[in-house]
Amino acid sequence: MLLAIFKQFQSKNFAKLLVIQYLLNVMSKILGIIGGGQLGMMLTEAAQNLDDISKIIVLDPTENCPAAKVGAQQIVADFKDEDAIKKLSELSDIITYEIESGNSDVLKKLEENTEINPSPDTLRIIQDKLLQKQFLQKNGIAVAEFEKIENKEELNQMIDKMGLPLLLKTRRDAYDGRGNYKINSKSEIDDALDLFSGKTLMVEKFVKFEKEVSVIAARNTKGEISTYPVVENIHENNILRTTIAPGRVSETVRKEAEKIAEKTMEVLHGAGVFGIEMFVTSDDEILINEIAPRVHNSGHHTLQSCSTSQFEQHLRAILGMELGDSSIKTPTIMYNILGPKTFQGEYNVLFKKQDNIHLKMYGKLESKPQRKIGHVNIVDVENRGMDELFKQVEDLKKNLVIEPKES
Ligand code: AIR
Repeated sequence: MLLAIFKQFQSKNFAKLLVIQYLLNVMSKILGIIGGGQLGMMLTEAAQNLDDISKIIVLDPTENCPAAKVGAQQIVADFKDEDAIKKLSELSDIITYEIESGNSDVLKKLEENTEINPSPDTLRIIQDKLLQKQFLQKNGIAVAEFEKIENKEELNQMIDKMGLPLLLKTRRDAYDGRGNYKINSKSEIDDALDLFSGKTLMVEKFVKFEKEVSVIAARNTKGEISTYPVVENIHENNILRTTIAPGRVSETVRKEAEKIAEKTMEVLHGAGVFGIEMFVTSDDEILINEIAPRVHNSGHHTLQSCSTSQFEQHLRAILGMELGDSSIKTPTIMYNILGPKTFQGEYNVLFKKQDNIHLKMYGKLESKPQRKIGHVNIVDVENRGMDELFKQVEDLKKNLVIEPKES
């Protein structure tokens, strides 16, 4: 008798569990991501921890890309491949991106049937640096002086007008320093134009900044905005190397940078996480350098320093969930691991483990000179102060070695 009651109880609970499981599956969404590099990989990992997402599919040209290695399904194709983007939209309930080179015209057409965040209109503005700067200027947000250029003559005129050094930039498809040329003298003009031949271009006045900072900001589909505290960035050869979180800036600069980020989010209307890079000049003037419509390298510290990482925050934002706590709980320095200049190919990582140092490798098969292949977050768990963290960065510079794999 007891056994019969127990069995009935068990089967009822089992049925309930099945119903709950079914409802969760029906309600949870398939997430499509354009790009499956390191940012897509960390988005995938965050998505795997959210009940609202049942599956992740990435579109990336590199077979077995970092996101696929951690469990995302992959469509192997170029970011701009129209058929592949269509296929991704048919398979997904919601689409986002982790690289801004996607085809915003194709995405615009697909928007009717598939939710896309940030919206293709926002992507179209941001992915073209000229449109981005014009948009910011129109909305009263300070940027460095800039101008569109189409030929050598116009470049010469701009050098006369804005002076040297002058930055020549490709308007599209530039990241990790790949689309910038600092022209120091008129003798470099031909080399600079040759390097970017066939690309649409603009110039920007070189800003003599004191510091480079950034704010990672999120806006959810309901329009709620949340910003992470401003961080300080150190670049080497145009590539981000170190992020100090929180940034060592005055209270005035901190407030102003966060205010500019919020204003930018209000005018942009996009849903998702955005990386807003800024310059701080010697008289504390703040200018936006660049906006990324995606999770950003200078937000990797949030994986350890905050209770909500930028990756989870992005998903919360595009799914219309309440945004998570973005305060920094533990000061952290993020240090990027770049492929050494001395070789290209498969590699080993030599690294001495320490409790407060979190190593994140991206699973990229090949190291290439200056390619981002991983990062470390050095976390101030014992409250010993930034100077101690910097000492650990210096140790890492000597002791973390990327060496060619013996074949
Ligand atoms: N990325 C996107 N925009 C800027 C950066 N750094 C990330 C994305 C993309 C990856 O870099 O995650 O997929 C591409 O890295 P790589 O080394 O293959 O060029």
